Amino acid sequence: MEIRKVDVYFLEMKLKGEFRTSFGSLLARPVVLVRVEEKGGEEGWGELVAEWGPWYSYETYDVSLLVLRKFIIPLLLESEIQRPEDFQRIVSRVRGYPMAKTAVEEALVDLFARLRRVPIADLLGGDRREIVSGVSIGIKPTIDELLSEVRRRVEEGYQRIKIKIEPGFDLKPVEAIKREFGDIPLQVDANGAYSLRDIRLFRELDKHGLLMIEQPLAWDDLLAHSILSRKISTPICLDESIKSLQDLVVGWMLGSLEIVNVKPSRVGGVIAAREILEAAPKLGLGAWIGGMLETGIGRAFLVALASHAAVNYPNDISASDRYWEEDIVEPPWILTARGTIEVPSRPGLGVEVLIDSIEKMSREKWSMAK
Ligand code: OSB
Ligand code: MG
Repeated sequence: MEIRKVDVYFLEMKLKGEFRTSFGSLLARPVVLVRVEEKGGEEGWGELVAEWGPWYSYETYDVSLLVLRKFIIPLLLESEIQRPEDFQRIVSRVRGYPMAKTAVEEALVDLFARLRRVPIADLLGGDRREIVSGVSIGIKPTIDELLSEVRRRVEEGYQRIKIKIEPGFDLKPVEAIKREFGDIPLQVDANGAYSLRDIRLFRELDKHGLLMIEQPLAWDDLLAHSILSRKISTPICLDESIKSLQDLVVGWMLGSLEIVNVKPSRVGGVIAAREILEAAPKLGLGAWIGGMLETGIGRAFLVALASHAAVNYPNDISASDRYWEEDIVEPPWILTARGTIEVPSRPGLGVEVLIDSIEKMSREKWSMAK
């Protein structure tokens, strides 16, 4: 693969509705897309999911753009690259910036898959034909509004519901959902909003048979999660705390988690995500694929990873119309009547990138060439 050019697009995409978590509210997402082109003219696409501010992670879209332009893309253009696996070594001097690295690595995986005429799932170890789709629902101003969104998503066919919680919006919403919908597969995600002082709340939540509680405590505190896990029976799932395979092993040794939410953008790439998926069952840990409100491009990689046999819980991979009026791929990602998403068998992403829409929506575009 001789990369001759890299294009970077920046657009702002409006969400269909507000998405609120314990760290803030989102109405529109900054979307950075990376397109790589090799000497024969074939292309590959990847997505950078960093947010406006350093809330979920320290990485913000504008700093990531800078790191791409000054360091990551120049390193790629001056290096020989045979396979996507070479990329991590090429950029190993750059500490951190997993989201920026993921976007470029995804583009290389897509390109490589197109050249070989195989779907990206083949390169990521996936072998299922469809993946189980769950949905993540934000914090709402009232319980009634939450219940009506849960009803809508259950009717649409999503196989499990995840709700965001924060102090003051936790036990009541869970009780209300259980009362209204009975024993549907339900889990909660605190995005690190609690501490060990909240043990009484966790004991109450524990009575509701939740599938799991995601990232209850601080993003950088494996030890606190290990203490909590000894006091409750609901499985702990870690998201923010697991930034690498090493974190997973340390978390496992400490007994901090039973399940891992795998997001390529958090662990530095789709290949690292695959390695974590391969390790999870060996450590006796459950695994599923999380999301960062991706467009259809990033979503293609989530679907491919979720087709890996190690995934044994429903994923945060909803259809395109959960967030977008119009997606930037064709066909958009759709939910089947079984509450699944089909894994494409076409080469590369398996969906067509709508370059005209992207060009039209872009606020900024720049290119770097050899
Ligand atoms: O914690 O899983 C999270 C979205 C943005 C940042 C963090 C998280 C989320 C989600 C949404 O829960 C998942 C999705 O539908 O893409
Ligand atoms: Mg999470």
